[in-house]
Amino acid sequence: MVASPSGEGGEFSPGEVYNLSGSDESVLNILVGSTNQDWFGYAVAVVGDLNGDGLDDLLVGAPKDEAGKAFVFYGPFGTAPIVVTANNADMIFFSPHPQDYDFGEAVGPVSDS
Ligand SMILES: [Ca+2]
Repeated sequence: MVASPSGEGGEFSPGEVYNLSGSDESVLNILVGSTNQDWFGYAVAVVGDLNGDGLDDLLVGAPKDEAGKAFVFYGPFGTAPIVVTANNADMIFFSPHPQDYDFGEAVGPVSDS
């Protein structure tokens, strides 16, 4: 997995996360932030299986998306659609403090066991 928080358009793009094949490094999926300068992909973590389907899921932080957001994408990866926007994430966490910024600047795995 490779993150590009500033995306291909430099600081004026929303940021992107690339899921790459472990075998041939081909691009399986591209996850794209919702709006420019969101810093989508500033933090990325594989967080285990959140929805109980046996497949690992992905958490992506976007600390400059409004007051900061974190997006969950359920696996599997490498299936259509190839380009997935943040608005189509399976779960979205919002900053609990709208006046504060940078929610989602760091993300990490959690466990309920
Ligand atoms: Ca899962």
